[in-house]
Amino acid sequence: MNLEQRIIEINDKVVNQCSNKEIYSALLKIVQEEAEKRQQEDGKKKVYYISAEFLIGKLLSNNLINLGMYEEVRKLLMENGKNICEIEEMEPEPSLGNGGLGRLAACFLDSMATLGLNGDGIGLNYHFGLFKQSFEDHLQMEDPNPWIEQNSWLTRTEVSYPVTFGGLTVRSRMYHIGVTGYQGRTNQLHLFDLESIDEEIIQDGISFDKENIKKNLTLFLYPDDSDEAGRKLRIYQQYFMVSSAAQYILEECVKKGCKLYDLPDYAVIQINDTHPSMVIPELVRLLTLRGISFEEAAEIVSKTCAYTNHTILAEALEKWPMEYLEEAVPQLVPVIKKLDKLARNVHQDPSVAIIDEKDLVHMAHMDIHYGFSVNGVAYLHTEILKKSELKKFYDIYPEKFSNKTNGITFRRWLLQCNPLLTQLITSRIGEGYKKDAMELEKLAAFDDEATLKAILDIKRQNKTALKEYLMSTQGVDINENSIYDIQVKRLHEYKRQQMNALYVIHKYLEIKKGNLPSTPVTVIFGAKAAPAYVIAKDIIHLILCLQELVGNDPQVSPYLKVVMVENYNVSKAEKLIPACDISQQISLASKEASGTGNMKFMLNGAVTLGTMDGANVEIAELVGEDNIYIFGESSETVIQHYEKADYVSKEYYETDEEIREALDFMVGAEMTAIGHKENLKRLYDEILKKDWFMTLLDYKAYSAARERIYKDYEDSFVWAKKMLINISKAGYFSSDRTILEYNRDIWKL
Ligand code: 26Q
Repeated sequence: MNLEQRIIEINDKVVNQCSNKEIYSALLKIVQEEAEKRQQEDGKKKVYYISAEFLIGKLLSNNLINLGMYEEVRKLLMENGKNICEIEEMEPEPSLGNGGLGRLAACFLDSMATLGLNGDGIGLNYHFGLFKQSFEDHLQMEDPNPWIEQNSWLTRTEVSYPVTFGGLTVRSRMYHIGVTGYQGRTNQLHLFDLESIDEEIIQDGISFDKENIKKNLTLFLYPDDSDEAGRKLRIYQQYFMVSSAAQYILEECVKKGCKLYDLPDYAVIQINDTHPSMVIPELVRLLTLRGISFEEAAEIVSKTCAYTNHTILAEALEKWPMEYLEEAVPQLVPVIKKLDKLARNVHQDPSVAIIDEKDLVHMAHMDIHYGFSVNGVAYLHTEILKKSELKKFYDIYPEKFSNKTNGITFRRWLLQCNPLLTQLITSRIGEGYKKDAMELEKLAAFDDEATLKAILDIKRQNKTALKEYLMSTQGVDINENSIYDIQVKRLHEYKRQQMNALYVIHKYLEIKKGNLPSTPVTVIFGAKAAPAYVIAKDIIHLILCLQELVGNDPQVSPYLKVVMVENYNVSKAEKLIPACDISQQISLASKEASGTGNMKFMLNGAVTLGTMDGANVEIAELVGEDNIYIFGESSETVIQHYEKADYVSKEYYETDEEIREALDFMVGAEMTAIGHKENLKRLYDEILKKDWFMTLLDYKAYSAARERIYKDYEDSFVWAKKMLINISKAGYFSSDRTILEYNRDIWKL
């Protein structure tokens, strides 16, 4: 039966009589049927990628592309007076992740299925995912973000396990979402849920009763670990996830004929940051319950588990108070204590212990002692782990450490989000790059006038599309002939959105003085702040105030515009990235483990303005210094400042006029007339008196680099050549390459 007949059959009416919602539901069903046909027999060994987050984004278009059905569907809809973009709008976005770590997990699932690897994801079925952001009175508001509908990508399974918390036993239920690779196989994302969840307990915004585990366990994805009750709930969530995962993995392996002693021949468990680390003691516990000795169980688990580190920010390294674990998961406590003792027998240094003198359990330490692999997510990050953060561990286990530079799936971040560029690339170098991204290098030879013109023209079309989108969704009007200068990512002080905002103030003041930019600039931000992260929310406040100030100033607004995109998420990223000219990647060197947005922008022909941090270092190496704008102090210098504690932000304020002017403006009359003095002053004081992430250290160099990049933008052919080189060098950042490395060095499927 053909596509059209199948839609008619499902809806019992012809296509042009169907509502967009009916078409969406029919396509969802058809995709699921097609995807099922691509399920393959499990091989002997499987990788289980356990993660508290899978930021999958919308799935319809992605699945249609991977199944090779996109064009057929688009044409059929067009013939019936429908637009596939409008159908896409019908799909709610699953926001089961905070940011980079969750999106990476989603890209990895796509690549595993594309490469034909036997690899499933295991996580949690949050009913609301990350909160929905809106702006009111120049402040961030948070609302629940429901995504599960009658017809959704989720399939309920018969699989269910008991999970016991101190004194309370609940049953988990497994759901699936099919993950079909590009011309590849269908793997599964397994999401565990609790059936007694009560969505009614949500009060206003996103607050709810944090005590009632049975009703709230999988309600929300936690954006932070700020309040005490929230932190405890996070432990319950993590244990619920890993206990279900461990039971499922053991059951599946045993079904395949595995004797528990050869578990490492059947399963490799990739632990995505420390959020799933309790899978280690849980597996040990389950194995000992099945008659295996503790030492042997620890040995088996150590050969099965591998750990990925995504951060060196001290506050993000999970350390759980023993008393929390005693309350939530008392059955794990003796196991963790024994694992700690076993490690201490061999390694006396207390700084590598699992349980410290304050009775905190260091999850990462457990992962390193009882896993066979530890990896960082970019070259620089892994070097910092080996040389400083995890040096003691590297000295003990050098063979466990390796680097796996992150990557992104080109199916979503090129083929799906930028069809015009995809078409142009294909017209020049053929289809091969879709499966072997390194073939993009061939594009570098096409630096002829026609190709460069085409690249510029595509950028212009994407910019117009973004203009129309922002107009229809937020009612803001931007100039499609301006430079689109974009910083979109979670809001965090280390990412330094505040530095970008300070420059905006400076630019505003310059324009007021009559120093006009040759080409107008549109500065676009998009970011969610953790609801309890006060300073991050103050930075959003500052940006929203600037948006209003600049927008209402007739003298400035023809030259400068500030836009804060509401509710930045995967779908918005897909619209923003193809339209971007300048990609802001300005974290304090050493703090951004990798970044993956940087790769998405580069692939879509944006030029990076960034620090030597995370994967920017590798981008710079690949494109060469003429095709990236690097500024700021090196990670070595920054680390030295931390070690010597000798950075004093106020000195920069006192000696630099541009800094002083911009910072003082923040709390001046124009700004406080628009915003709240309290928020602006708090941020001002933070930067002036603390500035933990050294904004002022790099400000001057940043401002100069930004002037330089704007100047270079003026020569459109020179600029287009930079775009071309960025695109052609992006192949290295395909997550297919990353996954092949994980498989070659760690999983060995
Ligand atoms: C921890 C404890 C309690 C509550 C929440 C958390 C928590 C949640 C999410 C801690 C960290 C995260 C997310 C981290 C993250 O996204 N890290 C990013 O990972 C990317 C993929 O490797 C990198 O590219 C980024 O550099 C890194 O910041």
